[in-house]
Amino acid sequence: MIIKKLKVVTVLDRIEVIQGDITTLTVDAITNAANSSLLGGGGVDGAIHKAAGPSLLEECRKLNGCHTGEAKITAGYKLPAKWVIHTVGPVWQGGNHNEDELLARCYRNSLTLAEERGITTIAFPAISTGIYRFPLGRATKIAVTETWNFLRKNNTIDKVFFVCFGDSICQSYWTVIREILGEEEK
Ligand code: AR6
Repeated sequence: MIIKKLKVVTVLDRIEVIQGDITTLTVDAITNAANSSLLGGGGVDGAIHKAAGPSLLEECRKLNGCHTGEAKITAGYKLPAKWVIHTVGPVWQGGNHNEDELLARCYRNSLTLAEERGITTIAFPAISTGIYRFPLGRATKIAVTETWNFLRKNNTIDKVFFVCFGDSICQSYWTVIREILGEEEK
């Protein structure tokens, strides 16, 4: 007779790399790679505002912007996602302007906000790797490392999705995940 079933869920089980458009995902929260005005823009930000409808911009106007590395939350409106976490990644300026730490803060602060709100599923685009030109390999390493370290200490978030807008982005995440797994096994 089974009295207790022990489910072993590793950090790796809680991370998924998927290809596609983040605006179509049915998750608790999607993360937006916004700018400090929080009033919309191009890239994933433009796609999220378009899919969510004008009520998103109305709520964003009340937030008084957001500093680089910080995160703020709104409702998802017409999106399948219930919430949008807006975070502002750093503009790549060659690497000597605290870009790594600022990008790391985007992930830490977004995940902390998710934890505070009881969000269990959250999706991230590759923040700063588009219009803000952060090198892809370096950015995905920061994304995965920060998420990995957060999930090790957190047990409220079931799943983090890294959403890739293209094949090379997926490849980059997998390379980093393999590297981290290798380190963990040593
Ligand atoms: N779903 C998933 N990923 C996407 C989508 C999508 N629908 N669209 C783009 N990406 P970017 P940034 C990927 O430029 O570099 C805006 O104007 C894209 O391939 O959206 O942080 C803001 O207002 C890339 O890998 O954001 C800011 O001014 C990643 O999302 C500025 O751009 C991020 O690309 C922020 O620049």
